[in-house]
Amino acid sequence: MTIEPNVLRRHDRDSPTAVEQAFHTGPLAEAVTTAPDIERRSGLTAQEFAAEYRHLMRPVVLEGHVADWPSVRTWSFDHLAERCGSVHVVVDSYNTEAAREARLGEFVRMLRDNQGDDATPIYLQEWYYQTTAPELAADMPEMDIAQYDFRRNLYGESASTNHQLWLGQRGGVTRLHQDSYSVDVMHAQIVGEKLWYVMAPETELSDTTEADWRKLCEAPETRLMRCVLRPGDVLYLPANWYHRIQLLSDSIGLGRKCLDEQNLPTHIRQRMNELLALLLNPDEVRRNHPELVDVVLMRARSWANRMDLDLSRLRP
Ligand SMILES: O=C(O)CCC(=O)C(=O)O
Repeated sequence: MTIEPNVLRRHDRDSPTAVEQAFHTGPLAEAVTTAPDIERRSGLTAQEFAAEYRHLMRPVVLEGHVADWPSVRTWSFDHLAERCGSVHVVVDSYNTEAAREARLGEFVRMLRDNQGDDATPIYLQEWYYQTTAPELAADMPEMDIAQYDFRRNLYGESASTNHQLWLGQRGGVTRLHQDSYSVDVMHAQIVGEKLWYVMAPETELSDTTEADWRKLCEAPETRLMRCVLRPGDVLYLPANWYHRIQLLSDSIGLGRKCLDEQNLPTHIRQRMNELLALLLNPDEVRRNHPELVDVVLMRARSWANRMDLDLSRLRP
């Protein structure tokens, strides 16, 4: 088992904590205060978006692109609690110590009770609402610019609309990460404001001596940038860009992933790697990634189902 040389890509317990710390103090904390803004455009057609950004793999904020969505015009936490208050969700699921199950109505009550300067913000991250509250989808109609999502050719229509809602309180943070399986990020802001810091996939942080944040900030390939998303805005980030998100106010956003056909071979290779590691060496996966193994198993099973792979032939 080799250790991942790039600290930013490590999934052990300590590395993501050290990376988050670097956003608060030291060279990275200084660099983010002057990071350039991601370009903002409005009124782009799907063709212009593809030619000027997607094919060139350039991040962009599409200002007001979904401003007419019913969700952007009408949603609030209370609105969602009224419509689907009895639905089960996992709150703070990205924090193993804080993760807990609740109904959506309870979650909204928790937010109301959790006020004051000392309160730790509560965040409902990655809620796959379409399995439990599919009626919400009508308020977030498919975007013309997302039609290229190749997942529908691989997995069928239902998987390509497998989007997540992110609901949280001011101050909530999603730590720096890359999305799995080489999908593009297409994030629509519905309520409130979010600050994003992004870095290019080539960004390196090695810790052979000591993690050198200054070198990372000065390296041209890092391309550190920022943007604030407001209701109706959509952020496009090409596959494998690192992103860290901070809620500037109470916020609701829709995470919609898109697989670009040019990333198809990498996408399949990554999924196969994960599946084969689980099939051939489950004990080693459990030993080396105890914190990830359940989610990896669940994803691999559902992927195998969608691809019609008969796992029973391989394992009892
Ligand atoms: O909004 C957030 O907190 C995280 C969103 C995210 O990581 C994504 O949409 O890929």
